[in-house]
Amino acid sequence: MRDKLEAIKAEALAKIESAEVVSTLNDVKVAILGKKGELTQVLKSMKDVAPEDRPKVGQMVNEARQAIETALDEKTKAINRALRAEKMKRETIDVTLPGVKKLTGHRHPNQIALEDLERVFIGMGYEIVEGPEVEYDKYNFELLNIPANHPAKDEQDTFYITDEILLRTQTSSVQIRTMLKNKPPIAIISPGRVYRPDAVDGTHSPIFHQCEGLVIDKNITFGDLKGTLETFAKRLYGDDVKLRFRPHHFPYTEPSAEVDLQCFKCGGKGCPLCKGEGWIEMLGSGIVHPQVLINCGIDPEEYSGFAFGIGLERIAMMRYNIDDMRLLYENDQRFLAQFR
Ligand code: 2NL
Repeated sequence: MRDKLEAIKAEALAKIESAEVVSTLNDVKVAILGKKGELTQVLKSMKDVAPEDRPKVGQMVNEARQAIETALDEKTKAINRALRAEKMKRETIDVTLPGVKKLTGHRHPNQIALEDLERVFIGMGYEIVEGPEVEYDKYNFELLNIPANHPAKDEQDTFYITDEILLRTQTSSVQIRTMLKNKPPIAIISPGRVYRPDAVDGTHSPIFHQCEGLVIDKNITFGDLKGTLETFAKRLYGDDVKLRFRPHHFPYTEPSAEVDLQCFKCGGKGCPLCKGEGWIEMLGSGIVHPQVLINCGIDPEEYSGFAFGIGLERIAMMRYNIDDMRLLYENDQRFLAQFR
């Protein structure tokens, strides 16, 4: 009996000693100490032991049990300790290493120009209205007093999807949609992407961005147009700016004017920025043609209005002294990161 107990104990201790994972220890525990375990079997066979030997054998069983339980306990702790140590080692953070710098995004120069402009006009009570880039010929040309075969259509004769549907050449179509839908008074600006059949060069792109403005109310005059554009220019470029209104022609305004900004770099003397002119072209504008009002169901005897159109790229290029429009579209971080 003694030999058997010693053998069970020795085998158990050896298994415990060589165990590498906790589950092995559990297996040993079940195999030795469990309900059907080897040691439990020995206890069950006590009835075959002579009564006078029973206390002695009982003591030996208890000692073996104790030794095995202690060994199990210690090995379990040792394995867990090792696991923990390994985990700590794996998760060590070297706080002396330099951090990974996260780049935050920023606005594109066009977007900065647009938001500056929107802020000024929102301040004057205008609403911002957007519309589709794929537009009906009717809204882009016809109702704007640009009939088929009109020479003004040539420079904008554009990307047609069908005979009646095209990529808009100006955001005037948004103003037309607004006049058809709403009654005056109207005071809106409509920013957005527009398309023209221009070849790419330093100052042209077939896709660019525009912001048009439209005011319709009773007794609107050219004086309102001048005052509004002057206020706008002063808010953007400071109180010292000077504007020049040059007669022009657009089919949708009468009279029409192109508006120049006195060169803020040379103060009008002439320099490379203004190409020696002293003035920089900023936008086109005019009093809305009565026919356009009629086309949109507005009585020109009762109402009048002004409109203007600004190229956003031009504003951004002026503001940041950018000499090539293509830089705005190439998404080169070395260029764009200068405007953060
Ligand atoms: C330019 C010229 C302009 C307008 C746009 C407009 C809109 C309606 C009626 C009358 Cl619904 N006019 N828009 C007027 C004058 C000029 O843009 O050079 N844009 C870059």
